[in-house]
Amino acid sequence: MSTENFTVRPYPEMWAALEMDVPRFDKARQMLGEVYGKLFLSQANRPQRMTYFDEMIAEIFGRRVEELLAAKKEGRPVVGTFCVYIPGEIVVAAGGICVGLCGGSQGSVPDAEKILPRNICPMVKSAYGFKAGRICPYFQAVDFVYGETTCDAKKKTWELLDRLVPTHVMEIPQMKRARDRTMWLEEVRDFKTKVEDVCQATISADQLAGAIRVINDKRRALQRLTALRAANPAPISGKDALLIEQIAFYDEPVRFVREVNLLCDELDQRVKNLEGVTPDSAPRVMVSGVPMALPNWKVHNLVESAGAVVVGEESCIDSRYFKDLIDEKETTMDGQLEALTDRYMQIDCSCFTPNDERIEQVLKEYRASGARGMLHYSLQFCHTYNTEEIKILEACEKEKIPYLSIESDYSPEDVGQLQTRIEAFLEQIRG
Ligand code: BJ8
Repeated sequence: MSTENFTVRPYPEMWAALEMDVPRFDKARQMLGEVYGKLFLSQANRPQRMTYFDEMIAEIFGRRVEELLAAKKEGRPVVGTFCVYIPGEIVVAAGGICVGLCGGSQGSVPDAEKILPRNICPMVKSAYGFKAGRICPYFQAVDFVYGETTCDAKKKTWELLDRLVPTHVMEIPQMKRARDRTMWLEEVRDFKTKVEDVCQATISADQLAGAIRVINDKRRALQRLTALRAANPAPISGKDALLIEQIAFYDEPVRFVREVNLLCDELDQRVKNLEGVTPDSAPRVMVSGVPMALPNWKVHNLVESAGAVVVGEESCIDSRYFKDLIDEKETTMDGQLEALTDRYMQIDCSCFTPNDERIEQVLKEYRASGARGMLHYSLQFCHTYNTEEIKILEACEKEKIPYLSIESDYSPEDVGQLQTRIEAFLEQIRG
């Protein structure tokens, strides 16, 4: 596939059957193909194994949606998610599918702003707008969506979203005391009941053990990919690594793990041959902060277009999603649910207070990645990340880490200004 002839393939009959706004969605499909071709296929010296992930984008509104519909037909649950707190293993144990529905596109924001306030997080607006405008086949295909009580924008939006699609909300504790864990365990149990209600079946301990292994394998594959990015020169661009992390939220997990490991085999070889996507003198940047939902490639594109390489992301698209594994030793349902609870309680989202383990984690990942500068990325109106950033900045100042703070939304309006600031930051890293 070349930059010019890349397309995201159309499936108008299927979209019509899903009651989508087909003419409007088809325009978005074409635009996505054009942007993808320009940003991704134009990169020099890409690993060959990226062809699988290119194909996943070409079929993002087609073949994968067909797989979801086939699962539904067989009575297997299909669940849309907005947060990495979802214990997805329970859905997989029931033979079902989880798909991330966080919005990363400006295109659906105006649909949301007809209802929601303008001054809330663009990720929430984008996601809500996809459903309100009927311009996302995944939203149209799910049995229900899973929401959570992390930030105010999300939890209040779920009340409105529930009018459009059944929305099951889990209460996420705000602290990590013993009683908070007890409450979260109850929420995990309720979620299992909800999934069992949808598929009219009881999940067995064996099924859950299998699902824990499958999702742990996904985490292990993504950990392997992250470790390879620490090599200098970097064997893969940050843009491609981010893309793979985004695809992790909607691909079939066993197939995805196989493809990521095949890619990592190729990257292993590249590292041995000192073959990189940039020269070893290229500035290396780590990005920390809020998740970047598909197709939010704004920051990575600006950094890498300026000749640098992103070598790690500390966010829910990246390490927060896969850094912790679930204990696989438990064999009883109760033991497995406890193990799930313990693993999910380790996620260091800024919605928790206090959340100092995140500051430690950011520094740990920074050192492991071989980065030479830290870029903190917040979305506009995300108060928890914007405020927690003060501690990240202090920690970086203490360690004399070059630092750039970016707060942005999905519109292209600030691109010129961000470009200037990023170029100045890279000059500082170059010294
Ligand atoms: S565990 S980071 S996926 S909540 S950026 S919507 S917090 S206003 S995304 Fe998140 Fe779960 Fe936390 Fe991760 Fe609100 Fe902030 Fe928007 Fe956010």
